[in-house]
Amino acid sequence: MCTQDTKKTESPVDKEENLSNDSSKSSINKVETDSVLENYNARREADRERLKKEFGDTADTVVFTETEPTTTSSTTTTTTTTTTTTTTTEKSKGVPWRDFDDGAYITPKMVKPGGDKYKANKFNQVASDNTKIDRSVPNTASKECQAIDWPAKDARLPHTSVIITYHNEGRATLLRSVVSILRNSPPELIKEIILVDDFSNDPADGQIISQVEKVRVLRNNKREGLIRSRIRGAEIASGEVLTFLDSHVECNKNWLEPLLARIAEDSTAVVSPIIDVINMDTFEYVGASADLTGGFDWNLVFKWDYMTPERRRERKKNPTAPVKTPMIAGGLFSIDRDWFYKVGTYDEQMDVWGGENLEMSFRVWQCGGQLEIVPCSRVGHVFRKQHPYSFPGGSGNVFMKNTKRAAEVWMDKYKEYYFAAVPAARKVSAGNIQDRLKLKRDLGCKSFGWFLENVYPQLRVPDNGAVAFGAIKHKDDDECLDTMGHLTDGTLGVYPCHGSGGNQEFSWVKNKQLKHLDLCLHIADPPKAGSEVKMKLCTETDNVDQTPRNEMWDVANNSFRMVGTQLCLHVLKVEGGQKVTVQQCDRSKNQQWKFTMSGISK
Ligand SMILES: [Mn+2]
Repeated sequence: MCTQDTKKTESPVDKEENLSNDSSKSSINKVETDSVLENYNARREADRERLKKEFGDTADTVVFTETEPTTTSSTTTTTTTTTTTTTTTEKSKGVPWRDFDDGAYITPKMVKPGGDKYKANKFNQVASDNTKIDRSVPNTASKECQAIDWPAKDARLPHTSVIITYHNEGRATLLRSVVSILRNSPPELIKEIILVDDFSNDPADGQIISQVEKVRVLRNNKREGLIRSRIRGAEIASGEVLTFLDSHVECNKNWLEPLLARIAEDSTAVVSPIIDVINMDTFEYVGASADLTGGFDWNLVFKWDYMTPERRRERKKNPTAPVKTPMIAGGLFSIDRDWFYKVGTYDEQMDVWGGENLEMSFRVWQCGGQLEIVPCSRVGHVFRKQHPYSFPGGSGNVFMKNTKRAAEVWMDKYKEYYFAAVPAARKVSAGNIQDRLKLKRDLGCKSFGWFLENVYPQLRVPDNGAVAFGAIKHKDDDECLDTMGHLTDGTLGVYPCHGSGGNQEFSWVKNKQLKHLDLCLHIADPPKAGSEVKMKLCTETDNVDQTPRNEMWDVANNSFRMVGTQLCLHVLKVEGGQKVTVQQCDRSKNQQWKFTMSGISK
């Protein structure tokens, strides 16, 4: 009841047009796919020419040769950027996945009787080990998607290198990931599967799987993290498209064709499947909603946004069409290999994991590409509550450093809202970002203001002059100040924090008004303890002297005190619920509040 506000200053509908699907262009259905495929080479050539024009001749430095791995010996590659060496295991033909002895591979690493099933992987390893390597999972794609007859044999879709990075992945989950790719993809579309072993304890985890057809294994000789490992994997990849996957996934039927078809149509599209859920306790495969897109709040943590009713209706009209998304979850996506390099791969200075999807999302959108979720492509993923491995430097700090780098490079002045939401980030060093700023200049990327206006208009920007913004959380519990859908002369309440703005969005502005949109929190004159707090149209003035005292609040020690009084905003428990009132300031828990963003402008 409290997420939608009936009194928005502007309708989100118009802005959403920018994000909604142009059905004449992006639909994937049989007829269109055929014509797309016919024109594929021409379009690809045209795209190359366009990119060359836009980005200069650096476009030619991307090597586009196809080298068949033919040797059976190991080669050692030294990269130019670091002194790290990686070992590549190459092979001639390999064992068909059906002939691979999965029992011999998995059994030695099984959980000992009485052992902790969750210890090694933070998912139920016994459930995983007992799940068949080539099990069939439910086809979770819509019936419209399933009706598409993908060209299999003489398809002219681009082929792909699949790149999977892992660190101490469970053997069964790793092998099931590989087998699901080989089982559920047209063979001619899988150029190779590159496993990047990010310095796992046991090199044999990867070495043994490298016997399987098409699998190449590249092992780091020190821990590099997801980001640099993916870049290493891409360096040896020869597919026209790079498909990055996680190491505990299961690709569903026809997962690959819709992704590749969309890239064939537009090589600047970076496409993700819908990520289904593999239950971490039971390994049951469950379909995920197609009505979600990726987004974030000013804390820059990825979240799923449920589509508005209008967008859901729009999507139902064309349920096979790709859906534009402001952000990708980052674990699973396909990208044209040339475009991957042109648009700056990844930020190599980011450590281990986290924030890289945010950085890539900003970069792709702002530099001329787009991010999409392709609803006909389904890949299951084991979602976990915890990281199974440790982060050098602590996960919080690593995430904050990486996120801060993305904010510093891509968000222009809007980065101040991130710092207001995550004050600790100010103290973290982001390292040198000159190379990334140069990339942004060289590519002529658009501003973050453009991104907000055109790609993510749902993200609310604090009002001009706001000092604090966001939800006002009642201290120590998960309840937030909420208009309860009331408007002028309405009272307020508290309601579980939902983190999606709407009725829980407030700002505290320079002349000390505490506002919800253009409504101000006030109490009746004369001020007295016990008065209920209500909303009324704000007195519009920037002049403090002309602002009525009963609209003005001082913020100190986590409480809101009405100016000129000793009365504080107070949650009063009453029969049948809670009331928002003012009471004598007493610093009790009932008077403790916290904005999600503070110190925006001073
Ligand atoms: Mn994962």
